[in-house]
Amino acid sequence: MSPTLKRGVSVAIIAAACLLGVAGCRAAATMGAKPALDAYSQTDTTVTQVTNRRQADGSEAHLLSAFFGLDDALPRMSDRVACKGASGGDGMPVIFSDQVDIKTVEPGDFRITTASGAVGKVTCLTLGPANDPGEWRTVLLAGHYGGLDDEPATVEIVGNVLSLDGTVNFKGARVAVTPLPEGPRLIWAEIVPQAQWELGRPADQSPFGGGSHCPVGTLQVVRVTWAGGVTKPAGAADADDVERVLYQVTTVRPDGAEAKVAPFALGDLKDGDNNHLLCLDTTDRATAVSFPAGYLTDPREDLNPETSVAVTTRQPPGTP
Ligand SMILES: [Ca+2]
Ligand SMILES: [Ca+2]
Ligand SMILES: [Ca+2]
Repeated sequence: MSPTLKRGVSVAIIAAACLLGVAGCRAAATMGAKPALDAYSQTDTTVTQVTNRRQADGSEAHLLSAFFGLDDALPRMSDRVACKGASGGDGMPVIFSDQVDIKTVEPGDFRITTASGAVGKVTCLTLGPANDPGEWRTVLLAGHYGGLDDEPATVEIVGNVLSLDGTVNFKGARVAVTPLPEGPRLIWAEIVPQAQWELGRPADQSPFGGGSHCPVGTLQVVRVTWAGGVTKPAGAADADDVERVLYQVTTVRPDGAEAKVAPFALGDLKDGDNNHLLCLDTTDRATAVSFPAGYLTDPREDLNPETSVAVTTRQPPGTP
């Protein structure tokens, strides 16, 4: 891992800790990490000729969700370690339909409009904590852009934000904001390429760490992304076997028969982000994931609703 990436991952964990609880934020802050994935520019500084909005599969680049997670509640430590000026501010993860090039993502790229029509202020943003390889689609926005009396209503991309592979520009994408009292739901699911599996690798214990990986023996890995960070209720404890068996993955056998299976293990734990890896012991193609209401909470302790999502199948252009 490069020093730059290490610093980035460090910031990711700290951001997660800060969003998930003050205690974790304080512990992370004492490690003395420097922010690297935060951005502050109030204008779009990205120079590009790319205007394409079509992704490789032909779909239009869009925002999957904008989740108003914290109202005037980002902990004080986030000011020092994740985003200067974030302390006491609002927190909102915004999820893109493809991974993004962090160099092109700036506060000035986002316009948040409240129900009354007021335009909010994004003080800073960070790509953390969802920062493992394959996860670079969740951006946390810190600032002041509404409250319960006048909730943020829409997020629009008004600057140039490019996909990680540089082929797509998100400018013009917009999405309705999920209101503050709502709990997190599943927003994305994809098959993880085998090159990213690294089976058996534990979560890094250092402040430079990433999430845990699936165990040796895993035959298929599905990454699920929630609209906001998820933990067990009443604190910042990670999901465990209680939640693992609640995930229902629809699989399709070669003969077309469907089955519902639970993952035999969970991965991407211990990093405080909004992703889980579902470790499967079948090669039957996974097509959908569901999870019942009432078992995971966002940083405000709002419980998840019953939720389900199709597993994305990415086909290169021209593939039948
Ligand atoms: Ca930009
Ligand atoms: Ca992760
Ligand atoms: Ca995770």
